[in-house]
Amino acid sequence: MLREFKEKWTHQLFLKGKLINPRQTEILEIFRKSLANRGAYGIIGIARCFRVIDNNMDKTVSATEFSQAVKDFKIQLTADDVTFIFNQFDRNKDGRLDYDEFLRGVRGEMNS
Ligand SMILES: [Ca+2]
Ligand SMILES: [Ca+2]
Repeated sequence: MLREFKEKWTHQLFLKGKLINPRQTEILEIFRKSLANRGAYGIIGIARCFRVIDNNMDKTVSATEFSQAVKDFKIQLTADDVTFIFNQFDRNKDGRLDYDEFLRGVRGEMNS
């Protein structure tokens, strides 16, 4: 239990951007720019994009839906990159992105 907690804590620190390296910043930039190029800017554009990615319309984006979207949008990122972004956006660590998490992630409000 204690070890689990410690691992989770380390993970959180990582996700809070404390251990972010330039490559990871670059990954996020590529993702944001690609989405913006597809019209996902501003609240309305991002909301529309979220609905497109949410394939089964359960109001959350799963890891599978997320990686599928990256493929569909032809974003040049590896599977590891996609996992990194997904984890970065998933603030409450429930393995899904709700709209709020997605919005904050895409708009770059990661460290607030
Ligand atoms: Ca979904
Ligand atoms: Ca979540």
